[in-house]
Amino acid sequence: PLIIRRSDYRPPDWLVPEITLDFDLDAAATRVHATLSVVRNGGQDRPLRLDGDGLLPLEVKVDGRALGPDEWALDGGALVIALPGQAHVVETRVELAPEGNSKLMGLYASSGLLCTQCEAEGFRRITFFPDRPDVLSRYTVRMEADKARYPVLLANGDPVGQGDLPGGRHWARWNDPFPKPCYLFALVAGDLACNADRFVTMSGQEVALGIWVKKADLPRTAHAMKALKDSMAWDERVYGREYDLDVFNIVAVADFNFGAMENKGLNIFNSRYILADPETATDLDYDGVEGVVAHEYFHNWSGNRITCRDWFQLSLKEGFTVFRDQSFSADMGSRAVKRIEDVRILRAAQFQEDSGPLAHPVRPESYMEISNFYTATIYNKGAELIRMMALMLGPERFRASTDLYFERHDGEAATCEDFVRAMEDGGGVDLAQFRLWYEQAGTPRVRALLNHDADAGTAELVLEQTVPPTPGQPDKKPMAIPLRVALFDPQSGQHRGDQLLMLTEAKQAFTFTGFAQPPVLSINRGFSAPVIVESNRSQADLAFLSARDDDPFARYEAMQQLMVNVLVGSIGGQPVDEAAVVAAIRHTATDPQLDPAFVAEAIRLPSEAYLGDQMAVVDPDAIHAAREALQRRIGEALEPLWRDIHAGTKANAFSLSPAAKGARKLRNIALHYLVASGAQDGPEIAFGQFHEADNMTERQAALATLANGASDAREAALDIFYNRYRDDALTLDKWFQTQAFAFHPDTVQLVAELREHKDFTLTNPNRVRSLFGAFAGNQWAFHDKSGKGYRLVADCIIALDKINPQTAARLVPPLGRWRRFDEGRAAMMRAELERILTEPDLSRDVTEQAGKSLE
Ligand code: B3K
Ligand code: ZN
Repeated sequence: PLIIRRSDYRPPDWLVPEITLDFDLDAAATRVHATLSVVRNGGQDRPLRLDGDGLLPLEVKVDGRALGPDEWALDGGALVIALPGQAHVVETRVELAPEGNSKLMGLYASSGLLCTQCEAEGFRRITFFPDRPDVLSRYTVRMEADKARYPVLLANGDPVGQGDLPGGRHWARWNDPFPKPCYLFALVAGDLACNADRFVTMSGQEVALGIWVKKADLPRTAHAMKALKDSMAWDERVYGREYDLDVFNIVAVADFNFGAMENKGLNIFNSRYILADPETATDLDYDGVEGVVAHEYFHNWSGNRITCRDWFQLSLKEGFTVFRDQSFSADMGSRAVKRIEDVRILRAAQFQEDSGPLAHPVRPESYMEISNFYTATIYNKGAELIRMMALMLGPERFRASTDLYFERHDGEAATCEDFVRAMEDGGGVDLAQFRLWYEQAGTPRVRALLNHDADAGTAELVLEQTVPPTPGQPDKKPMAIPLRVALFDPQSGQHRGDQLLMLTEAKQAFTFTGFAQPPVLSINRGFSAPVIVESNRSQADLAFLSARDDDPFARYEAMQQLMVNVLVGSIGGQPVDEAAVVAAIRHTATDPQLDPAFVAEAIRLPSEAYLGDQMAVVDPDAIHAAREALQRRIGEALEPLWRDIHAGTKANAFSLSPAAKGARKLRNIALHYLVASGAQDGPEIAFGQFHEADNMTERQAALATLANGASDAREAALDIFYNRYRDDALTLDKWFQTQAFAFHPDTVQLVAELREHKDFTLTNPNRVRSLFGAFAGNQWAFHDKSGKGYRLVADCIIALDKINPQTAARLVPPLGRWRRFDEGRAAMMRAELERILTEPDLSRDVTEQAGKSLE
């Protein structure tokens, strides 16, 4: 298979300043007539090469003349035409079968709609075109379709005409004045209802906003609309970025490979990131809607106005846009809790990726299939890089630098290097060493040792960094790591200010004077750098910080580390002081100054996967046993507290206020500990919450708590849930997901049965993720020592690859982590990867992921 390398980048041979697309839409047979104005780029004499994937030209014309079959050729799907001049008009006609398109790339059908997904390389499944992000064109799109079946016809840009046609047909024309790469092309046709609203931009332009969904879903679009308007106002206020078209449309579709897509003026969403109401959406779902709506909207500037030169620069738009959506959500809710959640995601997804066979730099050097690079590294680590630069520059200089970036590169296809240079030029800093963050994969480890010299009254902080070897990168250079630190005086409980230390060498010492007593180190405050810190802090120091640190992230982190130390110690058979954890939890849970949402985060035990990451060899059974035991101990020791919190956080009426959300979060964790205590009435109380809840946050949490154990209430609640929501796909996903995630001894068997359930289907990515994605993230169940979990996931990958390779490939990484497990499990995981690779006609997507996982 072909490997694409960053170093092979060459500017396009031909540019396409204008394209006109004419669609005769039909689910079974859609005809596409494309007219491209092409212009030779640079003094070369290469033929025009238009990418295509599964396309057959029905007609090829150049400057109005139909070409004979020997005047063009197909080469690996691409249409190749030798053109004599500098500029020509090229026309092609093709026919597509959207309803047969199960890959959900290109033009496809989803419950009666026709819609498109082009990023990264789906446009070549619609028409012949130079499918690369540095070819920018002005688009005019005409669509024609049956009016009864497809009354709504949408495309990018602004609507410029429409009309009726004989035979019950109609047409519409859209024009997008902004040149764009073809991955941002979109159209939608279908029977859709619109939540219509308006937004007036800071310069007084009125924008018509539309969220288009199935009619029955209209009542579930209010939160998305609010998020959209909030995002538009926020981007004006925080980045000075204004919207630039007369209309902004969003369409929700049920079958979607990803979360959403930022097509210019026509965002297309996985319906799970649009639809929300209290009956069916959890607070997490609401936050997901808000964050993804914002993310896609923010792409209008960081992604669309300035796009990527090539796909190696993907993090240019994705890392920056994730940083922007994280900042937005922090401003809309609790900054502290948002940071904790984001770091938890980073550690769960990106740190795992960075320590395994699929580790790659934020700006990769090569790929086989670009769809495999929409990763936590590109997105979440990429966002951390922007965050570090913002921290080093400070808010004013960071804003000056982003202004410079937008001004300098508007309308261009830019690179990560362009972004860093704008930070340097706008911020007056030297980021030469910092650039290594884009080049070197792997999570840096920082050892932090604090030595106290009582005679001199000094404290010396010795920092040592190492970046582990990753595939293709055996040796690493020291990185520039910004670490926010504070030294606490244990007597007064105060520190003398937060400092930003730049660790730039392999080993560096920092001396602080005026400490008669040994201070307590608070380090990587706010998670200022995406690194793993190993320190020599005692449990007493951590307990102190968990009660006193004024940086909420560091306070949370101290609590987590306290728990990790106890759990890892007990797994290793060492005597541990569980009482310290219980005391810290009691202290936190009863501190009236604290935000309940923060408390809920802080008192939650680290996940089994995170505990596995702390061990040389992951022992899923020992981790599960130790965590369950500690959970029970915490439950028992503080049982009255859990009862109090649970009773005291019962809400009267549903609200999305931060206070109400925080109360629900805390209530759910209290229920969880109460049930974990083994109290007789635990399942009954959980069932009561399940039954009485007026919102999905409490209902699903109660269901999840019940699903872990074996009680009559478990079966009853699952049945009730199923019967209530069997016709609502997004909510039924929760039913699958909750069971796949459960800490139940029979989870493997249950997942095997759910695979055969009449409501399970491989054709809907949300359903696949809710069963197999969740299961593969359930460390204890997936790594069942029978190996049955591995086989289930591998069977799913093999079957799904024939339908939707992109979604299939996303299930491979959990199997690729075999090096982290004992030889018995590792051998079984490898065997499944090898079995996958022997499948005939395996996609490039899965071949790359499984192949690299075995290297
Ligand atoms: N840019 C899209 C990515 C979809 C491509 C999937 N292969 C979603 C987003 O990051 O906004
Ligand atoms: Zn994005």
